[in-house]
Amino acid sequence: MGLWIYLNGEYVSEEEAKISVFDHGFLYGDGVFEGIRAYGGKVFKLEEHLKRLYDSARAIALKIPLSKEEMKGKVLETLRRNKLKDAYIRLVVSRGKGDLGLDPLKCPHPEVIIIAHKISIYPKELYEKGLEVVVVSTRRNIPSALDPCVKSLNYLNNILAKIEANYKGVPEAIMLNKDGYVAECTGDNVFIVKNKVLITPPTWVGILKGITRDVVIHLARKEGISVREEVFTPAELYASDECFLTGTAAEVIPVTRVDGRIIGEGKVGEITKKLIRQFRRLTQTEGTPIYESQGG
Ligand code: PXG
Repeated sequence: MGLWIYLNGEYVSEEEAKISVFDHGFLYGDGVFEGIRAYGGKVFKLEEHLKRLYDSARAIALKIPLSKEEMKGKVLETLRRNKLKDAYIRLVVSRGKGDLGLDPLKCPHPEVIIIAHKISIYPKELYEKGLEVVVVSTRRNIPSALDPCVKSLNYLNNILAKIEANYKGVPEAIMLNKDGYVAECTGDNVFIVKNKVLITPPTWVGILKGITRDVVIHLARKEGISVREEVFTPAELYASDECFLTGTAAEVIPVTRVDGRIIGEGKVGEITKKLIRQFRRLTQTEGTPIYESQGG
């Protein structure tokens, strides 16, 4: 049995879920998206993801043809139609069909697509051993050109960085901003620990304000760990005691090697371990229920 996809007000089969070759999301990357997770029948941080989607849309002057409340209903219904409890949800709003020119005024009907699918995650051993990453030469988009806080369909900047990581044979790339400060990864935010202080780049550096990032900052403060949003350089990253990445797909994942330098002792640090534990606990307990009664 295939998937049921929400496409502009209807639930259609995977085979029927088609968009026009004149869609500006396809032609120009003109649109916005979200990636959301459901754990054990509950959607994690749904309101926060919807808020970011609508903020991203506003930033690019894209009017989403559904209210946030309606969108929430459609996300939950898509999960129910696919009988999913643990899932990855991809919400896409594109500018819609226009002509071959750039002009968004020629696109009167934005397209809304919701795909709910089984999740594919990093292998379990990487959470125990940690990832190897590299700092790549592709710089993160400058905010004055295309602000990384907008989760737009234009991900070529990140894909170019991912190509560099692939070429080096590692699963993730650390991107710097134009001034050489650590910004973020291709689909994750970055944290380091130095002298028991948790440090992550501030949003003005030019990063996506990750929802997992916000959750981790909150969890750390609750644990009594001091957290600072501060810039740091690759050299400071190499000399850190611990390093991890955060994202909806990866959750909290340790990094133990950067550009061949061993981080800390080369094993997953204590603060990282604690935050992985606390984050997992939260995903199991909090969230918007998909099914009214969780019994059946
Ligand atoms: N930075 C960027 C550039 C992202 O795209 C994050 C950080 C983490 O944000 P959240 O809110 O998820 O904590 C993202 C998230 C995927 C995938 O399937 C993930 C993202 C984008 C595209 C694909 O792994 N992004």
